Amino acid sequence: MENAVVLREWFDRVDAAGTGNITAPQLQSALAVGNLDFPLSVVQQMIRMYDFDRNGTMSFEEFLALNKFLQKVQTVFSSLERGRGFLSLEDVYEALIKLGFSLDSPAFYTVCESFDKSKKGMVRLDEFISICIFVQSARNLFSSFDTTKQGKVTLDFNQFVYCSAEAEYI
Ligand SMILES: [Ca+2]
Repeated sequence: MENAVVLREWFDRVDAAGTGNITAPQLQSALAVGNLDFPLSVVQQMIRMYDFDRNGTMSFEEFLALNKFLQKVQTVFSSLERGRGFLSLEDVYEALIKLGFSLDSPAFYTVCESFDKSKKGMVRLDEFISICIFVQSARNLFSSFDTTKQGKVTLDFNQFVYCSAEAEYI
């Protein structure tokens, strides 16, 4: 999926009814055709990340933004998988740094545990994308509280409950 025409064709094929918007189940099946199997919750999160008009579905413009993010993630995956088709946990750590996420060990291993389905430390592309979607969403949520951009937030109990509920969707 390189140029705008190809992307438009792809979008219109998925949006078979021509509504101008793609729903989470439609996106899930379309990605599955490309051998990327995501739980519906992750696909919903992909849509939520770029749902600029907050209508719960994905317009073509929102899709372009998501596609840009996925391309970046895929490029980093390809640069580290060395023909094996998966990343080791060390690779994932390095990949996240390349994408601008530098996590400490407890945060990193907890995230990996949640998304490495086989629990063998072999992270496939769809699992890696899920990790990146999670970390990016967490960063967006964090940034919405870190208004002074100091890398630290103070939460009262209500805000903590709000964050936990948001993370639940991820
Ligand atoms: Ca939308």
